[in-house]
Amino acid sequence: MSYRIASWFVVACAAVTCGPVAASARAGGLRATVEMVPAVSLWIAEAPPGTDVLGVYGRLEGRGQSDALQAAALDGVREVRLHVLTRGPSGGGLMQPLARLAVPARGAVDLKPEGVHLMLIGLGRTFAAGQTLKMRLTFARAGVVVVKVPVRRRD
Ligand SMILES: [Cu+2]
Repeated sequence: MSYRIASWFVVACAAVTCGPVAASARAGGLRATVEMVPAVSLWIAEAPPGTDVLGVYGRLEGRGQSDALQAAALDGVREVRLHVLTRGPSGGGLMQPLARLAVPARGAVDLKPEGVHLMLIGLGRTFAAGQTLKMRLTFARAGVVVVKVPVRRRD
């Protein structure tokens, strides 16, 4: 059953842009059916040369099965960490590492500067508005999913 659904979806993906599932099906040997893979909509803000760290924001949405984001990677970036911003004793923001980010079966998690987000550390490349990057996300259940992440102009 999962094979039929996934195959149909990959064919449909040739016409429309839906990188995550197509890439997952290719790389993971059809491990997950379409509705199991969380919907991913992320973006990165443009950054001037010399920037050390950069946040990744957006939304992860469950499609019928709970999952958890465990790791992420991006070419040209030394490390991608999961962070959560909390309030420190003095009232200032305090970024803390997060081992995993739960994605509810039917619900969404928003990644934003004031909350949970992905942080790119050790930038060995430029981030200019208009670029589209491929990020590898590792989910506990869906496995490795490659998603397209646009670089946006800062507001
Ligand atoms: Cu951070």
